[in-house]
Amino acid sequence: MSEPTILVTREAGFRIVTLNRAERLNAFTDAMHEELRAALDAAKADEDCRALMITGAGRGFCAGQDLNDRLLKPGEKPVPRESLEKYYNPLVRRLRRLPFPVVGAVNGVAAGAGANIALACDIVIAAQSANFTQSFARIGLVPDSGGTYLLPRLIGEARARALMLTAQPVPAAQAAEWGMIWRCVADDQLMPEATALCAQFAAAPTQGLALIKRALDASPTNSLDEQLDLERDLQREAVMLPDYAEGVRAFMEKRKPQFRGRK
Ligand code: T3D
Repeated sequence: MSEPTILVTREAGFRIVTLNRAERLNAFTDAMHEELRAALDAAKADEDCRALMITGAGRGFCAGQDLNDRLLKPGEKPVPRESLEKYYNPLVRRLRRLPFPVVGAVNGVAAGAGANIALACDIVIAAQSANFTQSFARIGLVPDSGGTYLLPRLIGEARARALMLTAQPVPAAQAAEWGMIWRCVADDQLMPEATALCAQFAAAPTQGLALIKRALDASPTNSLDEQLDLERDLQREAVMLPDYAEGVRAFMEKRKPQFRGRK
């Protein structure tokens, strides 16, 4: 039997999803998309899951689409690909809409759709030796998986435009300095740091964090007035949650809160 292309490790309160095609720098096949979708849906369905880490096996994080599946035979005509509609776009939407934080632990090169899937995570920590490459222009493609939306908003139009048109790799330290990612850490600190963050989220007021994600996701296209209204509406939901009552009670009693999370 062939090895699974996605590995899932269950920890206390969170899951680690590992992209597992190390020999191809974890490039995506259709089968891998299907397995990843199942892993994300299973995490979402599990009320005990309060955070998710995504990382890659071997020396890479993800090299985007597996180009072996796109090589035309001599004389073969290109056919329209539905991979964005069928796989990449739903993946980005799924990641953004998970009702808990998603931590991208970028262990090595993140290229093409692999780079933009990393950026779609809520928090990205990268190993010092990792880099991010909008490699699409090297093969005549358009940056996808939300890259043309997220990258200019993260690092500004000038840098995003240059990176996408030149396909120049950005080392992790530079990515952190530019605000493309949260942190760059020593290689041997990547998993300890990402795990500690997930463990923190596993004890957090998860439904409140999900509301924060909703507010931030709406922010780039909302006016200030629209965003103020949204904050009001989301806060109305937040104050009704049991974790808010517990947070206030714990604060007044000077003790650590015991949040219920998703229950
Ligand atoms: O058609 C559609 O569905 C449209 C959707 C597109 C979405 C996309 O993601 S398009 C972008 C696809 N990805 C790329 O263009 C990146 C291709 N890879 C690279 O440019 C380089 O591999 C890296 C910069 C990522 C890393 O370079 P390096 O020198 O560290 O490693 P390497 O030697 O190039 O790669 C190691 C192996 O992985 C190698 O195989 P080998 O020679 O050892 O048998 C290489 O061929 C393989 N590999 C890396 N990336 C891919 C890949 N094999 C297939 N597809 C890949 N994307």
